[in-house]
Amino acid sequence: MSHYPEAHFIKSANAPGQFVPDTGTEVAFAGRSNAGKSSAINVIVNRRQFARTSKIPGRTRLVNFFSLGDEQRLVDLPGYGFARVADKMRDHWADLIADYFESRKSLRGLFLVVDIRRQLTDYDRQMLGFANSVGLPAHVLLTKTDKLKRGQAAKALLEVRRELGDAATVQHFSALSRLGDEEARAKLDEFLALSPG
Ligand SMILES: Nc1nc2c(ncn2[C@@H]2O[C@H](COP(=O)(O)OP(=O)(O)O)[C@@H](O)[C@H]2O)c(=O)[nH]1
Ligand SMILES: [Mg+2]
Repeated sequence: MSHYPEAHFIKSANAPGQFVPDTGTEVAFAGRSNAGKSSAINVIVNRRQFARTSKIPGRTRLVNFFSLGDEQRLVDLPGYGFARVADKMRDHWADLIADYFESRKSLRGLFLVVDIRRQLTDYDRQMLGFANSVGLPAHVLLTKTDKLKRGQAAKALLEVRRELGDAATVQHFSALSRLGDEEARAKLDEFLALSPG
């Protein structure tokens, strides 16, 4: 069963004017492309193909709004990690994301999806910087934990924790084994219940 039985896609936005009305609460999901963001969202919402894992180039470049029911939303931010993308497009995404973080009153937290084998990238630091600059709490899902041995996974978590300090909370996650799904949902619900910052 879905943990958010009323969850559904609302719309995609390519410009701030297309964002859904800024009421209720929402949590943004970001991650470098291929980090495993769509897979993580599917596991958290507990629905296969909720946020498509397959490559749909159009959609991955837009801000995608999903309702979780009851004036609560999950917002899938564009990954902009493509090698073949023109700088101009990348600037457009960066502007769109900056605008989103600065303007959304309903935004309560950031979920950052990071491939545990790659550690934090400049993209991740930039996203955490956006969240930090507007006083937004952040949570890092170190996903694909199933790809590492136990000891390596524990070491990677400690390293990321050390780098982030108080800037974000961190957990292990795997879309494959569903490791960490309850912890992620608890954090998502905690963020969605926060009062305006
Ligand atoms: N082994 C493993 N593979 C994963 C995991 N999460 C995602 N993947 C794979 O990584 C690739 C990219 O995943 P996707 O969710 O589409 O990444 P996105 O671009 O960040 O949305 C796909 O082939 C997924 O099947 C995970 O936790 N474990
Ligand atoms: Mg995706």
